[in-house]
Amino acid sequence: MENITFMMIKPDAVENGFIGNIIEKVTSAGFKFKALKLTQLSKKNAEKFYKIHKDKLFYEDLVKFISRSPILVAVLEKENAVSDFRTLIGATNPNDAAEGTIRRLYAKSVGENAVHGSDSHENALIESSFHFASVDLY
Ligand code: FUP
Repeated sequence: MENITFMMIKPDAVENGFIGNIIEKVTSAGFKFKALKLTQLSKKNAEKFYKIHKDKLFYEDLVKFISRSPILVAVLEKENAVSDFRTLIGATNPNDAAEGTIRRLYAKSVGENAVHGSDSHENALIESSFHFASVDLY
């Protein structure tokens, strides 16, 4: 069943005190928490998590940003979790994100855009097991 996605509340949103507001949006949209923790990525693990972007010009800034302070990570459960969560968070650039989306409400820039959501079921499994080795995802 392809009903999970991986969420990360990024350093900017944690620093700005938006954890509570974001969780409220997520639960109101019908997502259930299957796993949840506050953690912080080492530079090495940040490089690993974002290795898909390693050839991009923004890679170094992205790794520095994502590892600079704590993040909240979670596995979310819902029917159509991946696509429904992408809709809830809005476009990568908050200036392009639809009214009422999490990035429109809580993000300031494309580089520091408050939340991450998996872009496919396959990546949801990879990203969830990266942070929650002991959780049964199937
Ligand atoms: P998304 O799937 O919406 O998180 O977006 P991407 O996978 O395209 O990008 C992942 C992260 O790379 C973004 F959240 C922020 C960073 N990024 C930049 O810093 N600059 C860009 O131009 C694009 C992405």
